[in-house]
Amino acid sequence: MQWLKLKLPFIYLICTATWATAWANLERDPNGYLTYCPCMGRFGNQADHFLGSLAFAKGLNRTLILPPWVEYRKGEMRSRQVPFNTYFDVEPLKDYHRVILMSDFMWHLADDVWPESERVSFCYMERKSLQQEKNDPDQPNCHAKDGNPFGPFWDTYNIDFVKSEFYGPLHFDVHHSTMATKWQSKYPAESWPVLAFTGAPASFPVQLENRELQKHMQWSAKYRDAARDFIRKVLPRGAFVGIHLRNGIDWVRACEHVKDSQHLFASPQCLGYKNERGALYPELCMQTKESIVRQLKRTIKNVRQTQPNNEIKSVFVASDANHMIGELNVALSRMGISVHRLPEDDPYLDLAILGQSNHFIGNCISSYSAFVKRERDSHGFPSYFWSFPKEKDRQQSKAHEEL
Ligand code: GFB
Repeated sequence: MQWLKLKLPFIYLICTATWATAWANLERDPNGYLTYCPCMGRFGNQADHFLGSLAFAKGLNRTLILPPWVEYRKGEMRSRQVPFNTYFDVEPLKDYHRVILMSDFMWHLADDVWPESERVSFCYMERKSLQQEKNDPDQPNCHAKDGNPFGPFWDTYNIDFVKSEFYGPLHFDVHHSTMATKWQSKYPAESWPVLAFTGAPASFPVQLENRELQKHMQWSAKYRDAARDFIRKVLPRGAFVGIHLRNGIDWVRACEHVKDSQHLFASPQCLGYKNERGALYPELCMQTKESIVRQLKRTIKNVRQTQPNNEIKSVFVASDANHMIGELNVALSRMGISVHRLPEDDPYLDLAILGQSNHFIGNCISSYSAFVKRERDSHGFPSYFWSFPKEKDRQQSKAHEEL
């Protein structure tokens, strides 16, 4: 009891300091805020957009309101919003720029900074509503809450918009022009404290200059620990190759677009943003089982030769559909290699484990693979892509090396 009496003033001081710090961080930013709905695509797309939005917020010197991740569950009509910090820590982002969780902003600051009567949604130009009766030719509108996930996203924080603002012809590339200054002079923070975008203020795929911001996206303790536990407890001791097999039916259909495109989704990550490393070809998108086994064996053999002290003992497979566990186990058993997957589908844990593998083979077209590649690049870990370079080109360059 005596001990507690002595310590009480200190405990009081610590509590007050912590409380004061928490509130100090939530002071109004006079430079304004930026918020948006990650309304396009699933995680890989949203992550690309997030990096661009972060760079854009910094360019405009506004605090970025961290949106929740938008998720879609089978059989559910409305998207689910998952808080940003469920998957990623907030603090490392602050090394780059000011950010605040959307729930913190709405709970502590919105009444003051963004009263209900001043909530304006931003879109490039009029967005027509799917419900014809809502489209008034005299009053063009962003219809920011029309459809899924648009409605459910803003509903999560009870946000309604009273007006629309069309920002065209401004755009989001703050790296190559005076675009940021143009935004600032058209929408100064004093009269526009919050810019709320109907979709992400960023390009897809992620702009080359923004790729390196990935280093500020660090997994939350829950995912870091779960990935470490899986690697320690389930995989055999020794190095492992992480592979991403993107082969669900949506992917099969998406790959049909290869024939009429220069780029598809994340393809600039291997082909270059200007196709400087080649044109798109079908196998880059969808590989045969035989070519997957061939490339995996080749990679393992190469590592055995070049890094005899860190021999590969297992393969970890992440997939949206067919993990090929049976085929891979049969193909690799003679090399003494076991093949593993998570017992239950978890796209985020799959990503966190792939990020930690000794070697990674991903799908160049997939933005889900692109997330892993960027994370690994930021740590200097090696990554490769399925069927890249093209088999023919690879053979030619090998022959050239041998000459
Ligand atoms: O992330 P995402 O935009 O990547 O969408 P792509 C694919 C989603 O499929 C992921 C699941 O967010 C996951 O929910 N998924 C993919 C996986 N791979 C895995 C995996 O290895 N493990 C687990 N557990 N889940 C494109 C989109 O997807 O797909 C396009 O960019 C379009 O917008 C196209 O929808 C058909 O870039 O691969």
